[in-house]
Amino acid sequence: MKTKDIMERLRAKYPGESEYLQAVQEVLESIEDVYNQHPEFEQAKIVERMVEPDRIFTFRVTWVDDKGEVQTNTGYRIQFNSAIGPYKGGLRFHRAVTPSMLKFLGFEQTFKNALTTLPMGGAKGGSDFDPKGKTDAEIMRFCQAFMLELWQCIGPDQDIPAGDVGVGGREIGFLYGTYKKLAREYNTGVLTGKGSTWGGSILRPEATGFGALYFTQNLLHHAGKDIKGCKVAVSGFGNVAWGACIKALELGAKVVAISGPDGVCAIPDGITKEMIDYMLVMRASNRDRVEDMATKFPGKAIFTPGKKAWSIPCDIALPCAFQNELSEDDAKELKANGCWCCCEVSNMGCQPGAIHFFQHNGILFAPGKAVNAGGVATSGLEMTQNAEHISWSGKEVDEKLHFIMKSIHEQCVKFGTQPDGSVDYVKGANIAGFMKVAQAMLEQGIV
Ligand code: 2IT
Repeated sequence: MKTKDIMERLRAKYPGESEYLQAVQEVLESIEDVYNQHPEFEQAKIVERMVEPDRIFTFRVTWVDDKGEVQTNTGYRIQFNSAIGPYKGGLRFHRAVTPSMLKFLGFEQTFKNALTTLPMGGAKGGSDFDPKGKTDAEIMRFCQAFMLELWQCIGPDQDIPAGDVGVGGREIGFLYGTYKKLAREYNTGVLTGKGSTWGGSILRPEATGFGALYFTQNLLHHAGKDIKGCKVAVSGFGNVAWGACIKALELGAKVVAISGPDGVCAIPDGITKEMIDYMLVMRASNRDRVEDMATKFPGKAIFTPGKKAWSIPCDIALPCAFQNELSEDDAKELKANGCWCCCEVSNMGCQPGAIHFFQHNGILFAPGKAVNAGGVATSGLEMTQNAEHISWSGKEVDEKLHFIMKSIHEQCVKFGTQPDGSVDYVKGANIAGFMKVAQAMLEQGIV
């Protein structure tokens, strides 16, 4: 297998699908050497099969806004790979959603899910629906219209969606309510991220951020460092950033920045519990503005329009917002300001040039598919609880999440340790995830 040849073919076949091509290129570059030591992979054309989704559903979603006007969006569900379990992955509602974006996310999800130690295949879905400025009633009508098509594609043993950007507990509630009516099937395990009174797992809302901090702790420990007292810059203010801030504060770090599409809020004295709670209000408002934090906490949060979190001096950078949100120039600015570690929490949050810069300038770096896997892992734990008709305590879920993040870190170390003793976490995560999926595909024959 030659990455160059495969990429050339994919570029010709899917011109313009830049996010998808970027995600595939990163994985193929990492696994090329290992792959070529296994002639049985080449014979079964594992890579050629793995880069293509199993199937893509595309559907029209029509709904009526509060003014009585008819609105039309496009909905998607991409079932990427089912080698190690039923399709699993979130739904993204964002105006920029395209098939390319969801293909990149579904591809990444396949390897991430393989790292979790749980039996879940990879999927992703969503819509170009823009939640910004929408009322609760509009969100509900959109979710209902979306599920009118999606319900036929999913099921607790086939495909289990969850949240992602623009889809949280409120949306999952509306989606499940409609699923139940249409399917006449009352197994709550068809979606994860549910409310805690109807099958949702304790700690699922916090899990992506908590897991990311547990992973960061493992990484720092391996490098002989400690998070206590570190200054942390977080991008975004959504569900993932929220969970990361809670745990960072709990572990004795100081969160000195959060950000949004409108700019950055510097928080020189460190984020407080009250500010973290206010992030939930900001998310629920659908205004998509971080400036609201500075308005609510004058003098404590200082807003600068048009700037990113990476302009605020920190020890550790935690991208928690969107793909490609951290460029090579941002990486250089971070280093110039003293940053020495970046744990990517958003999916593909760092541009290839930024990753390259981190890795060649002694900055500890770990990729999203390892760092953020605690979210989907806890979705897997929610599925187990639903299947057993029980619910675990917060302590039980947290212990399992700790174990899973430790295990993901160990897999990265196993497959990513370099001759000089340093760990290439990109290689480690990609090879570990790939080997598991490839082995399963091989054993299941040419299908
Ligand atoms: O990117 C992700 O891993 C998620 N959005 C969570 C997916 C899930 O099924 O919990």
